[in-house]
Parts: sequence; C-alpha cells; structure tokens
Amino acid sequence: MLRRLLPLLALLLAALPAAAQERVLNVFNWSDYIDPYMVQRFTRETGIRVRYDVFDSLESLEGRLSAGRSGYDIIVPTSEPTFARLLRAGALRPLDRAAIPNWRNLDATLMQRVAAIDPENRHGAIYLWGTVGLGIRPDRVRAALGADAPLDSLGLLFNPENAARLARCGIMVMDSPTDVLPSVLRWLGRDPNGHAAEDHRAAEAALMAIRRHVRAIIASSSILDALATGEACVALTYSGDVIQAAARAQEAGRGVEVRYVMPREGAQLWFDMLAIPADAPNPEAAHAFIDFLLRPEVMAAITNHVRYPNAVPASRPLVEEAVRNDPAVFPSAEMLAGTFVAGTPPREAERERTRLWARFKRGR
Ligand code: N2P
Repeated sequence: MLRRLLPLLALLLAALPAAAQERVLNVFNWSDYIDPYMVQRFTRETGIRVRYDVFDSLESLEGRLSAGRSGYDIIVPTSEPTFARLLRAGALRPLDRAAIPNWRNLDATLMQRVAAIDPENRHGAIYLWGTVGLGIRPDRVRAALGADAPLDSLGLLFNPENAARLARCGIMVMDSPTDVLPSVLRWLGRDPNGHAAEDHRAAEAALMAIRRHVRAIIASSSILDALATGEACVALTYSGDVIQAAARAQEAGRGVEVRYVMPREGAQLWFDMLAIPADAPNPEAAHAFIDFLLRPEVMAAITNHVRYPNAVPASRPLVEEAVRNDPAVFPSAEMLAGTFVAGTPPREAERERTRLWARFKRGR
C-alpha cells in the first residue's frame, strides 16, 4: 500500500511551488535581540520554520558574510559600516515593498537618517537602535573613586588613574574595534570617524595606557553576563545589553545594581537594519518575517523584552510603562543631540584598526 502511495506523494510534492516545500527561514541576528516567543508566533501563523543563529559583533557578522553563500535569509547589520559596505558590494537584495505592507509603520524621520547610505531605503528597514556607552555599578564606582565620581564620563574608563582604581572591581570592553574605536576617538576630542595614521596612534596610546587595568576584552554577549552577575563594575558596550543585565541582576536579588549611562562626552548612536542577502535561499519568507516584525504589537513585545527602542512609533503606547519612560531605553531629543554616528572607514583604515585592536588585546 505504502509503496503504491509513495510515487503519488512524490508527484504531489513536485507540483507544489518551491517556496511552499521549503518553508524554512534562516535568520542571523544579534544575540539577546528578539523576544523568542515572537519567533514561535511567526512559525505558528505562517507555518514557516525558523532556523535562528546569533552573532555578537559586527566583525563576526561581516566575517561570516564576506565569503558569500551564507545561507541566511535575514541579517541584521548596523547601518554603518556593515550594512553600507554590504550594499556597496551588491550583497543585499532590494526589498519588495508590496510584500511588506507594514512598511508604512516605520518612522519616516528615522528612516530618512539611513537613506543617506541607502537611497529611498530600498534595501533595509530599521529593526532596533541604540547607543554605545557604559554599564556601571554605581556603588562600586563610588567606593573606588569617591562620592563625586563622574558616573557618566568615559573618563571612568579612559582616564588611567580612574581605571587603576576601578581595576579591582572589573573593567571590561566589548571585543569590537568597529564599535569601540569611535568612542575612544571621541574621548580624545578627535573626530570619532577619523582614520588618519595620527588618529590610530592616539587611539592605540589611549587603549594601551589602560590595558593592564582591563580585566576582559570579550564578546558583547559575555559582557552582558558579566554585568548581570556583578563581575564587571565598568563596561563599554551596547545600551540595551546593559539594561537587560540590570534587569537580570535585579531579578537575581543579590544586591547588584547596574546602570546604563550615555557618556557626557557624546555617545555613538547606531541603527540596526533588517536586510536580505542577495543570495538568500528563501526571500519570500524573509519578506514575510520583516512584515511580521513591523507590526506594532510585535515590535512592542520585542522592545519590552530586549530594552532597545524600535522604529515603529505605533508600538510605543504598547510598550510597558517602565520601559517606555526609561531614558536609558528611549533617550530624549536633548540626549540624542549629543550623539554621533559612525561612518564607513576605507578598507586600508579598517585593516589598521584590526591590527591595532589585536595589539590592544595582546597588550603590546
Ligand atoms: C544585542 C546587541 C545590540 C546590537 N545583544 C548592537 N548594534
């Protein structure tokens, strides 16, 4: 019986359109960057199974994609430099707006900001955004530096005297030259996007001056864990990661207080883009996923879960009040005025940044 049915089944399958057979969406997203329940919901609603991989730095995302044929349908690169570079290399697929009716939910002003590198926003929608700043344990920092410690200054980290006194409670820096060097240059009063030899020399000197006080230069995902357990008292990393760590520390109830501070010297502001690789195996599912994510209630759930702001204003009233009113999650216009955005350094400068970063990690 079965043997007679099999050829019939094969015939039926062959008659189905390829996409209906495939029904798999391959996602490559940052770690701790979605509400997992929303992924399940997408599968429940569409029948599309999601294979979900994570990365925790732009360097690892770029490394994975540069060879081509990554097998991913959705990637989430930061607008600059990674998204801009992939776009220029022809590695992204133009989006079919007709398949993304929820595109109209996107904040036009925010999207305008990324249109400078992607004319008419043809290749990407903003997923979430945030800043680079400091995760601190205020009590530990005050204990080490005194009651009037400059809690919101990059000087906690980059002033070697401060770093020496904070070394014992744990200084950490995320392992990403791309997302750390602009803040180093800003601290030095230089153009955060400077990439002359002189900029690199100055940044390296500043990093080397604190190197022996830095306990760990590790993946951003590990920094999140270290902040949550109280192992780090000053860490340079992504805003929402610190806020997630603070929430975890509070839940653990062991008296670890963690706070996110946007540096008074100016924080790096970034936008992460939902994009489809040019060679994505299932672009149809990718479009369906982007459309799903841009629903206000889905976006609100994601912001609640990961503590990063999104680009869908209609989600805002659905975000939990405590998250909505937290200026560390949603910075005020005034706070945003002091931020800067990273650019896309030329290849040779990028190589120099990689080399100086390796020396920083080695300590010589
Ligand atoms: C999430 C990291 C935030 C993305 N863990 C930084 N662009």
